[in-house]
Amino acid sequence: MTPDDFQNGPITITAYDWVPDFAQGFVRDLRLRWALEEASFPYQVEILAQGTQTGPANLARQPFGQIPTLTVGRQTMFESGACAWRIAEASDELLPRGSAERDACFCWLFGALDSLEEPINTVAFLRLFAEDKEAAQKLEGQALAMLRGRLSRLADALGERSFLVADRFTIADLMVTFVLRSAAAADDLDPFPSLKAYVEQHSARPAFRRALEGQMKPFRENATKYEAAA
Ligand SMILES: N[C@@H](CCC(=O)N[C@@H](CS)C(=O)NCC(=O)O)C(=O)O
Repeated sequence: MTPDDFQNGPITITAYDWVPDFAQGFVRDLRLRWALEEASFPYQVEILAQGTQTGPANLARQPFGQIPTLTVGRQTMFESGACAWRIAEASDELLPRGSAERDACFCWLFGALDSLEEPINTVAFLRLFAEDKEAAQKLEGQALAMLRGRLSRLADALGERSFLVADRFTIADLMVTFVLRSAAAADDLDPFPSLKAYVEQHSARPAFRRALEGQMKPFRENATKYEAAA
């Protein structure tokens, strides 16, 4: 998938027609929508009905039976981080030209998905999904301490700045902001005012607001159908 392919299109991503309330606004197609909106690449969205993600058509393009995928021309990619990186490479809006700065963005993209998202998801899992609530409660403090350690290091690295790389918005800020939004929604950023401000600032970007509305629209339209079936 080359930058030229993005100019030629068509570009299609996959997303869901509905998800439960707690996931609305956080489903990972939003990462691709946001990157594509920032880059001003026109794109289409193939909406999957809940339950069809593990059918053969989606498994052929996403081996774990998930969304999102990104199709540009005839090629399809999966994993939102990999897809977002390809979008970023195709647009000056998301990546600086200098190779050291591009490498720094690459590091932060992995940092977001590995060093930050992993402890954020662990805490969320213990709070929301663990079946043994007593065991989960015992582990939550330890998991939260680890998360706070990571957030503290991030706050140090960001300092007073609004951007992680090159004094401008890049794919690094997009991905770090995205993963921090879940921590912000759970009030876990409260001890880190600079990170809270960072998330608020970047989530106010017009491209993000458009992307969010794009994700939420089908959820509103299909709510009655899924709520009636519950
Ligand atoms: N690492 C994958 C995770 C994708 C993922 O977790 N997708 C969720 C929606 S945000 C999904 O489709 N979940 C349904 C499932 O796992 O059955 C990525 O970043 O693309």
